[in-house]
Amino acid sequence: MEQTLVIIKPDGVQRGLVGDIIGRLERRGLKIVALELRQMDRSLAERHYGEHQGKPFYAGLVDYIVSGPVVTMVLEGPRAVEATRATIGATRPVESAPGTIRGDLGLEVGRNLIHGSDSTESAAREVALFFGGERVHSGWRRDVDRWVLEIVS
Ligand code: DAT
Ligand code: MG
Repeated sequence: MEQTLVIIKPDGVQRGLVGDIIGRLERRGLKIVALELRQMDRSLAERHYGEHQGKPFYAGLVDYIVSGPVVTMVLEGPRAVEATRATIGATRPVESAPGTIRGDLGLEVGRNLIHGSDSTESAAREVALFFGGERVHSGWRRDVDRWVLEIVS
């Protein structure tokens, strides 16, 4: 089953939107297999956003993500990366469709509330960066799964 990494950014935590955001992803059927509130330090932020180093918004992006606690989680489901990105919406909230997290709750790209891995390769790297292997609880049995998934493994 595919996994993806989600970060509720400092604005989401400060605005009291953690429950709303997790609820949207949970209601979609994605299964939580890791969850934590943490303060990111600069070295973790720089590793996480390494692909954006050198871009004009990079310094502001790192300042923003370390500016307060974040909630990180690993979600599991069929095509979890794509399902999560679709639920999150476009990078710029004004261009995100209504009904998406960013489209319903945000306005500016520098306060876009949430991160989701953009590919299965990024997801594997990010899950390892934030949780390592041993802190992901992939094995728990969710009894409702037969009503969410066509085939339950
Ligand atoms: P996403 O978070 O949708 O995957 P991304 O990986 O391209 O977007 O960029 C990471 C974050 O960097 C994004 O959530 C907000 C910020 N960002 C991206 N492009 C930006 C821009 N042109 N100006 C300011 N911030 C930007
Ligand atoms: Mg990205």
